[in-house]
Amino acid sequence: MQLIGMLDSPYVRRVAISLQLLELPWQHLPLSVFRNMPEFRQINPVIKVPTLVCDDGELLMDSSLILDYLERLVPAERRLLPEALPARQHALHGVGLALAAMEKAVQAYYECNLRPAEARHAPWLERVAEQLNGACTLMENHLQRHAPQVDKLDQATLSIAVAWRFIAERAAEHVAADAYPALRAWSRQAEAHPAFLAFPFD
Ligand SMILES: N[C@@H](CCC(=O)N[C@@H](CS)C(=O)NCC(=O)O)C(=O)O
Repeated sequence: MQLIGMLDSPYVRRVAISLQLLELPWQHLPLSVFRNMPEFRQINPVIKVPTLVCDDGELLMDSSLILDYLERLVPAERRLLPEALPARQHALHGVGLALAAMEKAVQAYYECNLRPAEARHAPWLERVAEQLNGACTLMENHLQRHAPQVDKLDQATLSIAVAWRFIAERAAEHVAADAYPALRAWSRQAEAHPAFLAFPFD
């Protein structure tokens, strides 16, 4: 299996860290969807990351679909999403918040860095920033309710940590960092985990 994409994408990073925790054999091909478009196009004309090239050559896209597939390759006790309710419901809640935070942070970053200044639409950016802070508030509440443990990472807690790191690196100006002490503390702990250290934000 080959995971394509750079670790500055929170979606790629959540898959890379998950692959490591699931202890699956895989290779990383860190192509950029912007700088390496010609090579990327040859592999996947959709030019989206993460892209997973399965062992039979089939392409999978979308981090959650990729993770759904990967979880089926390992025994139940090694999976990162709990099977039983209500733990699965709580984990899906956390994953959904992390994905929303990633999406809004990526949109804010693209708006401010890809779009020419004269074409930026301030009301759109304000809306995205409000949504981003909404997701951060709910992630903060989630961490306070379900105290995460770094030696028991699951898909929710790892994705929340990956989302916060991306926000801190790429969208910090859109969030009130002081408002999210649990997120900052959890990020510090998670980033010290060997799987996070092996696939650092790049
Ligand atoms: N829902 C997707 C989002 C993936 C996504 O937005 N990837 C971005 C990079 S962070 C991308 O491929 N951007 C290039 C583009 O959309 O043109 C997932 O979970 O994988």
